Amino acid sequence: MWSRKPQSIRKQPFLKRKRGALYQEYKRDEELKTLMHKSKVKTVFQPILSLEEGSTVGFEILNRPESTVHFPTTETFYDYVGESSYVVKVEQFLRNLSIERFAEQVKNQSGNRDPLVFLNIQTQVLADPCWRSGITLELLEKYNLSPNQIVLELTEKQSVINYHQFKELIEYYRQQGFRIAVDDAGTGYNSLQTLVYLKPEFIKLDKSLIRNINSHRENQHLVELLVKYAMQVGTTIIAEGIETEHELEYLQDIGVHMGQGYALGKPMPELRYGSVPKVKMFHQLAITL
Ligand SMILES: [Ca+2]
Ligand SMILES: [Ca+2]
Repeated sequence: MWSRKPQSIRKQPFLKRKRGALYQEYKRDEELKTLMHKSKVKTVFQPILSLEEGSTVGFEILNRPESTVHFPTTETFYDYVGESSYVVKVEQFLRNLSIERFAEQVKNQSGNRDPLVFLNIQTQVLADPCWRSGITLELLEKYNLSPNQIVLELTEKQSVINYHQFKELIEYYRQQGFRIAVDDAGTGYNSLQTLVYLKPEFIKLDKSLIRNINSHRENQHLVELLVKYAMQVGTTIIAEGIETEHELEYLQDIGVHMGQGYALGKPMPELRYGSVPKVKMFHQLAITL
């Protein structure tokens, strides 16, 4: 005779799964908390160079937390943080750490003492009162840095829902002296809209666009279009992920202003200035002559 299973038994697999998921979430949050300590995060500085002059104009600060079970890579860590309720707390910790470690490094430098500082920011924290209240300004003052040196890198991977509100928010930070870069340009859904609304001072072209650009026709079309647009509106283009001299040569030829990548300078724990490979410098010399 057919009989129904008692309800408690039927529900078990679902409850078990739910309990399992909750436990995993709890473990992930615990791991996240342990990573919020200076000794668990490595900070590196990657130079950004003028492709015209070969000089280092600034550094992108990259914070890499220790690898853990739930966050085996830096990307898994930031993706989780961006979606979690800890985002403001984590971003505050990373902002403080970035500025403190940059100031420590710059103190020991003899060259350009006011390089630009590119800070990666999760877009949603900009609206948070803790960010708006001027704490960042106080922090900069404490370390003798100027807001004019700071470029806030906003990733294009996160979509912006209300452009009008977002534009107002960005203006607020601009009035304080900060500058804006649209990061990972060419990968998001809102590419053109974001650029038109935000009018960023810098557009950072994603490394996927730059890889083998010297022989990739489709990417060449897109990059050339963006360079032309940037020139018209007075924005500076930064090509990311330059790894070969061929890529570099092509980018210089079409007038890309600035670059970043292993061919120019690796991310290092010390503030180390980059250089444009010699071969290209001779080539440039030949053109000017
Ligand atoms: Ca970035
Ligand atoms: Ca990037």
